[in-house]
This record gives sequence, structure tokens and C-alpha cells, in this order.
Amino acid sequence: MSELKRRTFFKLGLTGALLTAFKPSKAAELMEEGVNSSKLRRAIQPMVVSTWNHGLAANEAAWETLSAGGNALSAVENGVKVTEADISNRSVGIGGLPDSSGKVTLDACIMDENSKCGAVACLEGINHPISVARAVMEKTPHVMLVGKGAREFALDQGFDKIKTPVKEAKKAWKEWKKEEKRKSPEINHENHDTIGMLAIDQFGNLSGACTTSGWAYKMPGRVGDSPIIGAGLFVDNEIGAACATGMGEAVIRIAGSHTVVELMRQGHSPQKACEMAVNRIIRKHDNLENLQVGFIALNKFGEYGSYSVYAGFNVAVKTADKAELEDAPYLMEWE
Ligand code: SD4
Repeated sequence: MSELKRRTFFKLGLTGALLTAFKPSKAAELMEEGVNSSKLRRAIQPMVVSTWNHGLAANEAAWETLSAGGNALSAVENGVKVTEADISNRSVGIGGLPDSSGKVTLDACIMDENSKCGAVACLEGINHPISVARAVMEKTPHVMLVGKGAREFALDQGFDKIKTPVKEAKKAWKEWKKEEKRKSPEINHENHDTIGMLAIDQFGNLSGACTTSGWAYKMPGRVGDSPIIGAGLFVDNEIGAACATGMGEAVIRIAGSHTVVELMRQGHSPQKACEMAVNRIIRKHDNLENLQVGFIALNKFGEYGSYSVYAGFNVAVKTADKAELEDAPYLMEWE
């Protein structure tokens, strides 16, 4: 048994023992009284949580929407648009790194409190994939459009074209291509920077958004978890919401974000639900090398949690009282 595996089993053993001490979260107790109970409504305060340090700026934009009386759906859309527009961000939107053929293909999805959802995948050269995803949700009978169809729809809807990759991303791709031994896609803690955002508004409604340029130098046509409802993002307004970042293939295998929400439905806190989902991913994979995945979750009551396979993941939190970046608890240190 490799050293990595031995350590993993040891740590899993510990976490497993902790997880057996099941304790219903505060939200679960309150929800027993009904999701519309006045006690629950009074307890709800608007808040936003999102993945990684770019979440701080995105949260500010989301908060502007929430504090102006806007709903959670518009808050998450406006929030992640900040990251999509950031030309220096190599993993989301316009500044994203390309696939192995040099093309930047963008993935995004959005989901609201009525379980309405929209998504785009493999979208090329269009500004703000998250807003295209919202347009798919609001203006078509479908949930997901991909590739050429998604692009045509976006142009039809008046979305702006963008030129990708940006100069620096193209330079990075050319360097990657030059190095013969690095011909496989790159998955490491530096390029798992998808933004996933969850918000609760003054009405106590939840929405979420997730947007990414995906796994750097991926195979052309590859789609990760980020635009897949239930994998990269899931919202159930009765319970809570969750989103994922990291190696999308691993998240898809356990329908990650849906799993987190269902664990919250069973009474687990958002924190515990994220931990259980990460542990499920660990159990389903033999090779954990570079398998970074992180989840964040927010329940109906405004409790949140986060957890990742490896160290380094963080969650940006914004409420009326704070705007902070918190390190997520994790299972393992990088070698
Ligand atoms: C994906 N979850 O495409 C994304 C990866 C990621 O920045 O987080 N990239 O699999």
C-alpha cells in the first residue's frame, strides 16, 4: 500500500468515527416546524458564500444586489460576473486558460429557489456565460445548451463576443505545449479556481451560480462538473444549496452538490454534509494524487460549511457584519 493511501485510510478512519456521531443541525430542528414558520423566517439573514479568494470581490457585487433589495438569483449572477470579467483570472471567463488545442471553452450554470435552472457548456467567445445560462433558464424550454448551439443562442440574445484566449493565457498554453512531458491536462491546486456562489436573500430564498473555464489544457470537448446541475451546483429551497470546485470528473461521479444537499436534508449540518461528500469521493477513487475537490454549502437557515480533499481551499463569506476569506477544513496535506 502506498504511503499516500496509508495516510488516507488513517485519516478516513478518524473522520469516519467523527461522522458517526450524528447530530441534527439547528436548521434541521427549525425546519421540523416547517420551512415557512415565522421562527425560521425571522432567523434568516441575507448572506453570500463563494469559492476561493476571488470570491471576496464577487461577494461584494452580490451583496450590492442583495442590499438593494434584489433577489438571490440576481445576486449570484451579478457576483460571479465580476470574476468572469477579470482578465487576470486564468480559470474563469474571459481570462481563462484554453483546452489542449488552444481554444477557451466556458462552462456555467445557475439555479434558483423554484428549482429552475439553466446551463451552458463548451461555450466559445461569448461574454458572461453565467448570464447566457440564466437566459437558457428563462427563455428556452431547456436546461442546457452546448457548443455551437449555445453560442448561436447567445448571439441571438445579443450577448457580446469576446476574443479568447487573452495574450497571457495564450502564452501559458504555448509553453505548456512546448514541454513534451506535460501533454496531459494539468490538475493541481493552482488551477481549481472555478467560482461557485450561493446566496440567501431577504425573503429567505436561495440561489446559486457556478462558472469556469474548466480544467486547464483539457481535451477538446471535455465538460466538467461546473455546468452540470447536481454536480457543480444544486439548490433546493426547502433545504439548502451546495457547489463544488476541483476535479470535475470526481465530482460528477458522486453527483457531488446534490449529494451535499441531500445530506443536509437528512439533518446534517452544511459542514458535516461537505465532509461526508468529500469522504464519499475518497472512497470511490483509488488514486488520490492531485484529486483536489472542495465543496461549500449553505442551508436555509444561513448556516454554511466547506471542506476539501487537500489543504488550500477557501471560502469567501459575506454577511451584514463580515466580509472574510476562511480556510476550509481539509482531509490531507499536499505531499
Ligand atoms: C472542472 N470543476 O472543470 C472544474 C475545475 C475547476 O477551475 O475547478 N477549475 O472540472
